[in-house]
Amino acid sequence: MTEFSLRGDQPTQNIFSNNAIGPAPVLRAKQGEPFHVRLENKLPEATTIHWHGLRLPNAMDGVPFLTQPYVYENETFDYIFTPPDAGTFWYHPHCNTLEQMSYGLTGLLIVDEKDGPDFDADISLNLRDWRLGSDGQFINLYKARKSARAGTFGTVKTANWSENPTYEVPSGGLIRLRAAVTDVTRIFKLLTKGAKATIIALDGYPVPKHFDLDHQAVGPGQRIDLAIRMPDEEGKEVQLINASSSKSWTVATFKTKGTSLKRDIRDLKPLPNNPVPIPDLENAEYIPFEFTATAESAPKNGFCGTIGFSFWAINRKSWLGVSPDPMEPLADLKLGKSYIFSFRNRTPHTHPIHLHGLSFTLLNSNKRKIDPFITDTALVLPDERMDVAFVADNPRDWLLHCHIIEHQKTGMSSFIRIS
Ligand SMILES: [Cu+2]
Repeated sequence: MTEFSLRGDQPTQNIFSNNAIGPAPVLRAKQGEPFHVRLENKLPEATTIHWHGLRLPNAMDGVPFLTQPYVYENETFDYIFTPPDAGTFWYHPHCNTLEQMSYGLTGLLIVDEKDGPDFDADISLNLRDWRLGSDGQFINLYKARKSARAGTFGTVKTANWSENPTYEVPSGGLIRLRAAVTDVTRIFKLLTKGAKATIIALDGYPVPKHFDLDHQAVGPGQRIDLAIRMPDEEGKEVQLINASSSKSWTVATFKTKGTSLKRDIRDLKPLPNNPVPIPDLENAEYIPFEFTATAESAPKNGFCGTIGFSFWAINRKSWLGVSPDPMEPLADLKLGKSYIFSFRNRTPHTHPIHLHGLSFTLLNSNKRKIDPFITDTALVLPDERMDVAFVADNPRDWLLHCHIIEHQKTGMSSFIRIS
């Protein structure tokens, strides 16, 4: 536990961090090379680390009971895996998730390409809110009536634990900007002012074709990689803006420094594709998942931070969280076989639906035109149906849940089994 000034000079007490002091570190791994992190739990409660978006062995996935035991106070756990894919990923606990993430436990993991494009700066942004009162101290993390809707929003909006931080970057340079929405609730709509930004990757995966950033929705759990050609003159500012609510605000500012590097964005070579297996759509099995509201009362049993309400369900089942005695998997998959999951949102809210341990190709939507791309988190709009396909090549149990954590914790969570 630590303290840090998130709003003004008043340090916020009882922040959780993956660092002894200050924000969680940006971890860096190399594609195809072993990566090792030791979790030393100095918190007064049990925790784990889930590596969001990584295709890794099940025992490293960080879901208590389902993939590993709790890591209790003063215990350690070694996470060792070799990331097959490069890109922008992130990490967070998967127990008592609403509290532990809200108190600070969210950080970025960057897996560097073996042979990536040449940028003059590489900046990562951890985008998240904090629920703080005017005295800078934590207030109630959620309101139940909001959990039953879009979720409870934070009061202080930060990038890398600062309100609108400024970064100096080379004039006329090409910068890579990576943003991860690690917030428990907020869906961003991002744009830039002062220079054009090109989307080069979504959720860690290179997009099939670069396109301009223009109100791109990035929900909890999702990531975006941008290439920006900075202005030539020194002292010019480029702003990353969020326009998801009626009042837009600046997320972060980039200011040019030095004489122009005179880079040309057309010289940027594309990111190499990740080696995700291609599903056999002809022979894939089709499985629908319906996301609905429900109105059952739920006991607050304390396991993994259940919050005592049941507002949501997947295929009419409401699962409040992992426990030593989990329910049956929502689907049994055969190892090596191809599947199409049809995500059907029967609610008036948007849900970022995340699957652990596997990446899927977003094939189509009944509401918008989609150029198929690979992701691990599908942002499913109200009344939208999205079909996603993948090869079930990673054995054991994997969570499938909404990444608006109040939705996850009040029923919109489940798991699938691959064997
Ligand atoms: Cu949701």
